[in-house]
Amino acid sequence: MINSYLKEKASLIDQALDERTKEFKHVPEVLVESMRYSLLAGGKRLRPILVLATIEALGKEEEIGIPFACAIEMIHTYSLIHDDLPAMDNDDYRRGRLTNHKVYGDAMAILAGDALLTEAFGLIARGAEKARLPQERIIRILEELVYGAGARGMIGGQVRDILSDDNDQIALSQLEEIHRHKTGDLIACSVRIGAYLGEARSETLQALTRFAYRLGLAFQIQDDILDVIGDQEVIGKPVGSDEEKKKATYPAIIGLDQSKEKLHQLTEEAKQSIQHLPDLQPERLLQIADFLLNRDR
Ligand code: GRG
Repeated sequence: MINSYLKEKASLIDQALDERTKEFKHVPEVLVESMRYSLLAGGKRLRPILVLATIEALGKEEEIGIPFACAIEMIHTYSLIHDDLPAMDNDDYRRGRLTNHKVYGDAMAILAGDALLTEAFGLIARGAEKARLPQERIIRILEELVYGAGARGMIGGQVRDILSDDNDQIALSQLEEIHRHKTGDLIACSVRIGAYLGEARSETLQALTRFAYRLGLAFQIQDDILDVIGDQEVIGKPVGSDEEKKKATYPAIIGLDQSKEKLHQLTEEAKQSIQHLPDLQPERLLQIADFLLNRDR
């Protein structure tokens, strides 16, 4: 059931991203090609799916969320392109294909990332206008995105990560702080934007936020685990790279068994956060949490 839901929503997002990025006028062809090379490379589309599933859980039409969901995926893709650059992780493979800079060169990869980030805000503007969202809600959504993707969120997390480079024995609390921002903030931002679009009550928004941060941390732990025991063909990038780069990860700090235990515990806590709320039908979000617990890519 959940497998077919995720497949269906991922293909809805793929199609929307394709349509929204092929119509750039007066833009150098190679830039559009480079943006679309990474954007349409078949990621899991977790963040946009969370936007749609949250709106649906609040009993509203998911349609309104599509431009916002696409914008978040564009921001996520930009972060992956930049993260793979030689100046950062220096990775050769992502989403089952050569990384952007390996194909288009460092300069074009930087610019394709920049363009994806900037155009995401254009999508938000057009989506908000089309849905005739009240000004107050548009501002809240923009604030969420700037917080989640910016210096206080994802980028701040990445910087914390870089500052801890070559040290795989940092404190667990420091690792959690890195992941809360680097991974958690954009995931929380996806759920919170869905909550705003679905007009969640403030108590429900808080509960969904707790859900998203626990889910985000669980997602990161599973990412770390897959880098140790995953299948390279399925993940679409080499395994064992964290250990090779002496990266601080959950398995490196607390071991594989405890990492798995923590993953289960966080998933359970995430699920408990969103039970029994009067304006939320949480089944789909609960299924997504369970699916992520067992994901292999
Ligand atoms: C702004 C350069 C820059 C970086 C921000 C998000 C980030 C920091 C870097 C991306 C690299 C990374 C491993 C981040 C941790 C979060 C994570 C597990 C990303 C991969 O996301 P998935 O698994 O990827 O959802 P797909 O390809 O499925 O979309």
